[in-house]
Amino acid sequence: MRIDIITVLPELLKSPFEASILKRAIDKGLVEVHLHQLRDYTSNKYKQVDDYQFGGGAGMVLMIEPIEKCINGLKAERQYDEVIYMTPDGETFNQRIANELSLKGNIIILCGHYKGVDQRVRDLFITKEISIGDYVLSGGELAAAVVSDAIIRLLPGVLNDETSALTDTFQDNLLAPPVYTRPADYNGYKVPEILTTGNFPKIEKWREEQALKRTKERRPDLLDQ
Ligand code: 6GU
Repeated sequence: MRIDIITVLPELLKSPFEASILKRAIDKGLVEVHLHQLRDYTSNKYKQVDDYQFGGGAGMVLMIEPIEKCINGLKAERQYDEVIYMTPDGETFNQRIANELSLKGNIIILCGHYKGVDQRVRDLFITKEISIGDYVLSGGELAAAVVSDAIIRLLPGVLNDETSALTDTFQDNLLAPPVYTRPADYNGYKVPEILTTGNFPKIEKWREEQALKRTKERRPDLLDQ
C-alpha cells in the first residue's frame, strides 16, 4: 500500500511515522507514506496556497491550482483507489472505514486548513470525505495521522500475535475486555482468579462476558448496529 498525504504542514505529520508500529511497517516495506508540501506546487513567487473567499467572510480558503497540480502529478505516476479529503463535515471515521481502506492499494489524503478548500476541489477530485469526530481541529493533519495509523496497523504482516488486531476493541462491534499483568496481587488488589487458572476455554468465556458487559455499560449504541 502507498499513502500520499498533501499538506501545508508536513512537519506536523513526520513524527507519527517515525516510531513504533508505523515505523516498523514502513521499514518492512509493507506501506510507503509520502508527504507532499502543497506550497511546492504553486506557480506564484510567494508560494501562496490560499486566498480570501468569494462573497466575503472570515477565513482563508485553499486554492484549486496547487492541489490540482499535486494530485494530477501523482495520478500520472500510478493508479489511486481513493482521494480522501480530511474535513470536519465528512463521514465520521470508524473501524469499518479503517477495515475498508486497509484493502485499498494506493490512496491520496488531502488535509484541509483554515476554512477548507475551494468546493471545486471536492467536486472534481475527492472520492471520500472523512472527519474523525464532532470537534474542530486546526487542520486535517492530525486527523490524517489518526486515519493512517488505523489503516496501517491492519495491513497483513504489520502486527504480530502479541499486537493482533483480532482482539481489538471495535472488532465485532464490542469493546475489549479488561486486561491484567503481574503482579497477581498488588497490595491486596487482586487479578480476577479465573485468569490465573490456565483453563483457557473458561478464560475465553469470561473475556466474552466482560466484553459484552463493558459494551452494554459504556457503548450500548454499538450493540444496536
Ligand atoms: Cl478531518 N479536520 C479538521 N480540521 N477538524 C476535524 C476533523 C478533520 N475531524 C474532526 N475534526
